[in-house]
Amino acid sequence: MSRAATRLQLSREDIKEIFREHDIDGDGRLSMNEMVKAFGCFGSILPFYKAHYGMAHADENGDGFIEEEELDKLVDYAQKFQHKRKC
Ligand SMILES: [Ca+2]
Ligand SMILES: [Ca+2]
Repeated sequence: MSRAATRLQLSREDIKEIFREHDIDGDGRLSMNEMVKAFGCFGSILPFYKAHYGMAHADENGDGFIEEEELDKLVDYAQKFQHKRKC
């Protein structure tokens, strides 16, 4: 049975987990490029656009990265969309 068929909507923890997995360089924070890939993984139609607005919404200290403390705000933003895991 495929995962996509069994889960219609991802929980907050699922979303967080996907963002964590997309910390590709392992520096403990998400760059714009990593966010674009994460939104792509959610099956977003416009991952670059979503990543751009997600960054604007969640990057409280304005350093251009989403740190662990900012991840909750990014999840708040990502939850507005209906997601299915595509990767
Ligand atoms: Ca990173
Ligand atoms: Ca930041």
